[in-house]
Amino acid sequence: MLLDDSLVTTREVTDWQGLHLFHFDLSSCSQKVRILFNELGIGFESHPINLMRDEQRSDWYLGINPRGEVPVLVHDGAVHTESNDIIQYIDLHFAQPGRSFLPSSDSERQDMQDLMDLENELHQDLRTLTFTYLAPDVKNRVSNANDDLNFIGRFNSALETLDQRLQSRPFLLRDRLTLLDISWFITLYRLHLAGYPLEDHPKLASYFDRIKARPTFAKEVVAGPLNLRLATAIYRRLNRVFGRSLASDYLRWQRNHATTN
Ligand SMILES: N[C@@H](CCC(=O)N[C@@H](CS)C(=O)NCC(=O)O)C(=O)O
Repeated sequence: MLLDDSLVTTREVTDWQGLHLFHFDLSSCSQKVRILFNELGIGFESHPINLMRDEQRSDWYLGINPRGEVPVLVHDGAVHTESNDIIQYIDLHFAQPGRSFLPSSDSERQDMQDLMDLENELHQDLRTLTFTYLAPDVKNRVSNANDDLNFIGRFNSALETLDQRLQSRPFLLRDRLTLLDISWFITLYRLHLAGYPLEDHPKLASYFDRIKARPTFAKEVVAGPLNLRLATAIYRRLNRVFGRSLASDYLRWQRNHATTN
């Protein structure tokens, strides 16, 4: 999404030439954009914003993205937000002929947009999942999962939709990789890290193993610095001690779901 120029109060960026990305190593939305850059073999000027140090809330950064979120792309002084829009913009303007990851027909474009919107709608649930099962929310900005576990149901239904699509094609949109696969990969990866039983959607599980092995994808989903990996390991162990895991909550959700249907 092209941000209205009047909202860009950190004016210096409007003079920047070329491609600049504000991003954070461990941010799933940032990973999406970096995977596309890897796939297209395009370089960019990197501007790390450390979310763990709240750098996204500085006045300087809020003057670039008033929502205080990464990623942000600045291209020749124009500010673009929303990761799914950013990857479409980059592909449209920078992919070499024959190397685009955009679909070619109108109906596929519509399919891609609908499924990207679904991915975007689940972002809040992804945060809930992350802070419930993977990392303590030390700043208490995101509520942990509550007992209704509806967010698990929303993931289950979305993943079932993807699994159905994969019955008749090797990738989510067609017979080759598109932006839709890049967009969904980071959600699938986070679910996998949190312990979601992807094997309940068999086609999706083998598709996920296949795309996770691509070096351009694999290098973006590193587990982060040692102190964070340690904190995550301790948090997961504590969760297990207190009987909280996504696998057990998933079973609880399945039981609730079976009795209400
Ligand atoms: N819909 C946005 C979501 C962006 C978003 O939520 N980014 C997260 C990182 S993945 C963020 O910057 N969070 C900042 C915060 O938690 O304060 C997109 O796809 O770009």
